[in-house]
Amino acid sequence: MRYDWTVEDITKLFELPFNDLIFQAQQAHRRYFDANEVQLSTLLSIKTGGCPEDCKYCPQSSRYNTDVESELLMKKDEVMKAAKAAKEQGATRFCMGAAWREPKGRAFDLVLDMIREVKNMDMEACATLGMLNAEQARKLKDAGLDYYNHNLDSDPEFYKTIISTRTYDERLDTLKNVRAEGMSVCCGGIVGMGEALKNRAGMVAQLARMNPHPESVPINMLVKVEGTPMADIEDLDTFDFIRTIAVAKITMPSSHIRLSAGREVMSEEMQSLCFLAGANSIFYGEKLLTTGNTEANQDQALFKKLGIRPEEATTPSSRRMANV
Ligand code: SAM
Ligand code: DTB
Ligand code: SF4
Repeated sequence: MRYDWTVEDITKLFELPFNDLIFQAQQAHRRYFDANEVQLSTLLSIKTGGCPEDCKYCPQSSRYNTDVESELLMKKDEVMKAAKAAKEQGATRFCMGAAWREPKGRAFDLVLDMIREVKNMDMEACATLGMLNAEQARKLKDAGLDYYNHNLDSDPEFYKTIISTRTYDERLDTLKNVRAEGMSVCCGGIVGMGEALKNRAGMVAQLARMNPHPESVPINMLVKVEGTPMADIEDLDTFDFIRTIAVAKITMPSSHIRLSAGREVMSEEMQSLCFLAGANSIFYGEKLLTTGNTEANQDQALFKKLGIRPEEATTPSSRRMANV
């Protein structure tokens, strides 16, 4: 496995003729995965809105005037109901998100309890709760958490223009703490925020230089939400999005690349090109955190047309070991 990718190497990949790029990505993909399987993760916002951070893309920041209201942490029963429904729909992983800068106090203990219960249901558990110190990471691991999601969002340079309340290095520290406890890392970013090609290449370089690579790499297309500073940003060309998926796959071939936020406005043909470019995971279910997602029955219909099967739960480290 290669971990020494430079921004220049990655920029060259982005600049390949489209057909060459997709072919290379699909070849890389087939070295590690069944090309006709896609992993299904369902999201639930267990603590919505009122976040003190200023991420310019996010409808949950208390600094922007969006339709999202600040809510309390959900009750465990409700969370379990949602997890059960997700399992019945065919999801193998349940991801709980909280609009926090970092977990604190009793609320954190309640989330640990939710994680234990999701594990009792025999599902993979993922959480995204903001920054973690070493002790918090250990508690999550002890509760049975499989994946922790914490995104880099962009490259270090563009990052400075979108978030002022948390540094890039603080994000890397959180990821280090997750890794040190032996949990799987889910880490990706957002494209379509007005960044340049060099920033997208820089973001993929940051991810692909991690050793080991994040097991799960969500590539989000910005969901433009009214009231956020990014509400009126110009659309990213769809081929630039598909190229980002392909380049992530070529540089991190044993990772699941997730076609994440933004699917609701993508055509079936565009999503199919993303699968061809090596995306093999999606957020599944009618809601992301606060915004809409493609309906599960629409996804099932597309899978049928493409002959795609939902992936069974696997252990990522065994995949990496088997194919070094
Ligand atoms: N508050 C925690 C944090 O930021 O670390 C966890 C939840 S936060 C909503 C998780 C991720 O969702 C962000 O890092 C960002 O990548 C993604 N996200 C948030 N708003 C988005 C939007 N409008 N479009 C696309 N992705 C978004
Ligand atoms: C990730 O990379 N994308 C998800 C998840 N991790 C937590 C969140 C997408 C949020 C989209 C905007 C919303 O629904 O609030
Ligand atoms: Fe808060 Fe997370 Fe949204 Fe940033 S992305 S404002 S930290 S909920």
